[in-house]
Amino acid sequence: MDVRKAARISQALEKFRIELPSWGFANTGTRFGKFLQPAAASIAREKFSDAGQVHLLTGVCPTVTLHVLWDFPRGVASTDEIKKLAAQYGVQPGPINPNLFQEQHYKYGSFGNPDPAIRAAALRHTRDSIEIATRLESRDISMWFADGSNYPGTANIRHRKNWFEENLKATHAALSPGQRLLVEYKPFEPAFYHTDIADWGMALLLARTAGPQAKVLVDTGHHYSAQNIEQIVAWLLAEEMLGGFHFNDRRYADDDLTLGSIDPYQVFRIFHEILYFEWETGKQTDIAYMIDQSHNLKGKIEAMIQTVTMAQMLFSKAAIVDYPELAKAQQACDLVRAESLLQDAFATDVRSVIQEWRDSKGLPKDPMTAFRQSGYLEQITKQRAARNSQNVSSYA
Ligand code: RM4
Ligand code: MN
Ligand code: MN
Repeated sequence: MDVRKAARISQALEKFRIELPSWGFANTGTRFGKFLQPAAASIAREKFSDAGQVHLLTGVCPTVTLHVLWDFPRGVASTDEIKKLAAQYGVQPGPINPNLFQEQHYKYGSFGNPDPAIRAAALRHTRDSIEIATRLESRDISMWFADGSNYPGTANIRHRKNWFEENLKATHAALSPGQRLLVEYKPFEPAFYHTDIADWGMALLLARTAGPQAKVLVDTGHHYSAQNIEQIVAWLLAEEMLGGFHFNDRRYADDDLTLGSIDPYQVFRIFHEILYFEWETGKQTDIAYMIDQSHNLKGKIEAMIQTVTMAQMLFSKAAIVDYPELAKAQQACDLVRAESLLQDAFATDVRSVIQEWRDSKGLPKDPMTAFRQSGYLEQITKQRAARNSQNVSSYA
């Protein structure tokens, strides 16, 4: 590869960071059952320890996304413990996710519930989550809602929209100046008739209504099959409303598979839109790249390392698209030339440049092999197997 391209890859890698989800290290499953792994994490300490390993070996995952309820069993009172764990394991708390979908009173919704008392309870929990974020110096509050309905005619869709607007405005009012509110959307599941925030347009309108610190979060698994996600990304960039990603791959619905395992070109095209935007506008984007995956069958730490290295590879490929040539070809409507510029970058083998970059940082060239040789998995398997063999009810 020519030196200029290699230099662009190194530059891109310098600024690329990706966040690990605490729930990605825990025993998760499908609605049909969980296959328990002896090494899975079930408490916050274990999740921080595992995330710390991934960061140690890859060097690009300094933060871990946390879920209130799953990681803060005592709510705000759990923050001191989380602070200690962060210091001990060398990974900082990332975005805080309120949990507005697991408690019994959310059966008919949270921010969209017809009962004002339940909407108020959901707002209280969200304010507590903001307080947790403030104490942990986390910038982002990341909101995903399971709200919706299963049968036509059973919910007043417009009233629910108003209730969402009210509570999101109140949530925004509780933010500190530097904090951000990220609004995630999802077309279906768990609701199967209507979902209150079903797509990026609804998320965008609600974020605008909430206030200037609210942005949209794009979970790559939360789209219908044929949807052009990179177009959504390009529009949100143009509107300065792209706050972050939940990365995962999918074949059918919200499958939460390893990033790039099914369609790496899709992820490349998303990164391309972001880097092309930065080149063309001279603006630096401020996007939280997060992983949101559930590793039901694969070893959790290995799946996470796979994800991180795949993300670095696809980001690197996107960084070597020849932007000036692309701009020219697009302007001239030279379709074949324009398309091949993307295809050429995607087809370039960037692995050795990434390995050299890792080496220059004192990181293992191949984090997966380093993990397999480290003995960490054997050690945690011994420590955790007995507890994991009893069907512990860890959440996610
Ligand atoms: C949803 C969504 C959210 C995640 C929950 C548990 O499908 O992706 O981001 O927090 O699952
Ligand atoms: Mn998500
Ligand atoms: Mn999801």
